[in-house]
Amino acid sequence: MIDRRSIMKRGMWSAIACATSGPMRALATEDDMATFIAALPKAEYHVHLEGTLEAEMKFALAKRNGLNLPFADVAAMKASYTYHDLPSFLAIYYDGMKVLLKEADFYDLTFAYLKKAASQNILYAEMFFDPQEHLKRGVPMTAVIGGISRARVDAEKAFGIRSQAILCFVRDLPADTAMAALDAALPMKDQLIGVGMDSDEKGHPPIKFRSHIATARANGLHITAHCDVNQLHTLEHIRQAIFDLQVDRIDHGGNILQSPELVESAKALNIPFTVCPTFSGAVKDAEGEPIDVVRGMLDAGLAITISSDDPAYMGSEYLNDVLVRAQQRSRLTKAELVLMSRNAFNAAWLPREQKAAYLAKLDAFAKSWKL
Ligand code: ES4
Ligand code: ZN
Repeated sequence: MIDRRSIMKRGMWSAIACATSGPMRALATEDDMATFIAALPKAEYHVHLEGTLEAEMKFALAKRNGLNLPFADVAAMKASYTYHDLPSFLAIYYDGMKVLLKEADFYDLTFAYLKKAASQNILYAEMFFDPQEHLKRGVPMTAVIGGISRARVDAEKAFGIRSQAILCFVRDLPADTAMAALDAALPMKDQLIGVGMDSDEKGHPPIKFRSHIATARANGLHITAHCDVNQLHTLEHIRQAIFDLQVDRIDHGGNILQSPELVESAKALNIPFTVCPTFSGAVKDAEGEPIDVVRGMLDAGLAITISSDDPAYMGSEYLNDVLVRAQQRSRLTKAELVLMSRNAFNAAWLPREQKAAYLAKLDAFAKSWKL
């Protein structure tokens, strides 16, 4: 006999799928997977707040701040989001964030992301922001961190989503501006959970920030570092991040698959990787053949989690959409999706008992799907 409650939980299509074949079956299975992904308790650790600045909000903030934008409308702005590599992406991303000037702008940006994230069953998020870019425009650090923090508090009250903030060093700006940003932020360090480094890494290896990292660590902050895929000297950058900076986490890092030694080190040290398949789909193996990063890292036994990176610039695909696509491209099973959520909650920069509460929710979810 069919259990009605379990059909409703899994979506009607999954029950029908068992009795059908061909295209209908494929459709049913996809629908079941989307239902599963939407309901999966999730955490997100690789999302740049400025990369969640949707075109609609950009126009609204420009109007509020008396700025003119060189686009006729939202469609024209979105049509300009064409890039072919990291630098061409970053040029669009940095230009877009110029509308962020006031505490209220950072509040609105953060609140909108957290609202969206909560609607996708993200229970907990750790979000990047790039203060050097804002300080350059004369925005005080108190406005940046103050707006983000106020939104975090309000979003938790309104939607139950918990979040923390990670200050990123913009690695292609001078090292002293990164130190100035850290110095300006440290009086508000209780509103931060960690520091990271992002932006263009060509010629800007992790050890450029050795003293910044030491200061951050001495102030109780966690450490992460972008190692974007297919960058110059990427394996050396991953090595520096792991051994010289002793990071707690790596953002992207897919090229590690080209170094069995680094893979073994990352596994031995249990370093989590925040993989963003939208931006870092494939790396090349020793023969020059493409390897799917998500599939390759999972199969190598690395602790990967999946994130959305800069959704406003990546087709407005937030985490559920990213996971649906990744599931199809990397042939992810439901058990693997649960595993990546488990990796995520395990990697949370939270006290042990709070992590355990999230993991218990995930376990209950997995059990309800008989996993
Ligand atoms: C970024 Cl995808 C990516 N890589 C490096 N830095 C970034 N900042 C925003 N998105
Ligand atoms: Zn990133």
